[in-house]
Amino acid sequence: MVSSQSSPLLWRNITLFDGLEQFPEPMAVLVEHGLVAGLWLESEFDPSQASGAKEAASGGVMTPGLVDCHTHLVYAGDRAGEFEQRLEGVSYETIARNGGGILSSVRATRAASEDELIAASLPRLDALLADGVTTLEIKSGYGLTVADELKMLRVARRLGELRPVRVLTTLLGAHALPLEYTGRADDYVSLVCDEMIPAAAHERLADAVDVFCEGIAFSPAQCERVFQAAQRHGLAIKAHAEQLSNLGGSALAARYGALSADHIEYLDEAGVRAMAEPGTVAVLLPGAFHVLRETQLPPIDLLRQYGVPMAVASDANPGTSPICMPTLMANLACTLFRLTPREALAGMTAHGARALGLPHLGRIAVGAPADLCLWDIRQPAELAYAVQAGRLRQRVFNGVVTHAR
Ligand code: DI6
Ligand code: FE
Repeated sequence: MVSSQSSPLLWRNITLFDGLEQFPEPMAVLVEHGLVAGLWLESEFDPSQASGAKEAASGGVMTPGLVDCHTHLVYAGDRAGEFEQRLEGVSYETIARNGGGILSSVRATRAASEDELIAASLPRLDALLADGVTTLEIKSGYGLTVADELKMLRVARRLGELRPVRVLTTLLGAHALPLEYTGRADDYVSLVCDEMIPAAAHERLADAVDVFCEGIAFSPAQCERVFQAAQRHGLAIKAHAEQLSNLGGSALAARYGALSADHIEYLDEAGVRAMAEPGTVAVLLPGAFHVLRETQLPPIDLLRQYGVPMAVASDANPGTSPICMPTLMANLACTLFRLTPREALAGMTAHGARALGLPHLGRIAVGAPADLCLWDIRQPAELAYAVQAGRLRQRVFNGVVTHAR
């Protein structure tokens, strides 16, 4: 997919958001050999510094390529019927306890072949790419057998080969208790620890391991077993924690050096403190909060106070966030969680990359991989302020323009 890019590319007169800050003056940006090779103030730029470079564009807002650090993009079927049930007042937990929810997507996903899952997932991936994503994480978690979890991870890896995008994969075997293990949750956790994790590690299908630590899912003690197995196999750790109640899952994950704790609406100050020291990223998922019409806000002020980096992601999934528009997530992070537009954009670039253990991504800096977006807007805050598809003028992946209008 990546064509050979012979000549260096130059952008002039760019309003630049580098992943953390907006530059005060227009910039010139040079890309060569897949990397950002030069950054100059436009007023000081001398074309001889980039001789041989082809002008790619002039004007516009440039950001790092967006990083969607938490998605469940691969699944079959849909859950529109449950959406209607919830609007009539049935809770997400009640639907889950009655065999719907995640388990309904498990039935559809188990029945689907790899090719069917690719066909179902590609339009969702393409929607993310058209809105600026250059790196995303995809979780398993709708298979819940060794074979079906590995199938999902293979599909995720193949999606990354079919499109110019970087895909990281996460094994989420401990997402829900499959029906055939009713009453035997500890045995299912043994399957995750003793078979799924070793197989995913052996076949190099997973970059990380995730759990759903919740009353309707797995207890902290069960999650701890999964973390220990992940550590034994050298896989990074992530957690869905404190989404519907406070079980201390984030602090537990942080003790195991987790890259991130995600959702965290019910996180308390002790949990925030526990995340601060190892640098565990707080992944905010305003799409799920919005769709479930939650009211408990994540502890944004405490996260700021303790310097815990905040990422923002889509959580794209069939149940709680059927939304494949990362810039809408920036908007929701501001309107629902009161992030500043700058925090929301950092959450979808620099801090999203940290949540994946890839701190060299999500930044525009000399020497960084040239994953870039050029937007038809006047200032970076507009990405969070207005909700509008089609503002992406160019998308650059590894130094190659892969989308241009
Ligand atoms: N929390 C979520 O928001 C997703 N998974 C999880 O553990 C939802 C998954 C689903 O409802 O299908
Ligand atoms: Fe999720």
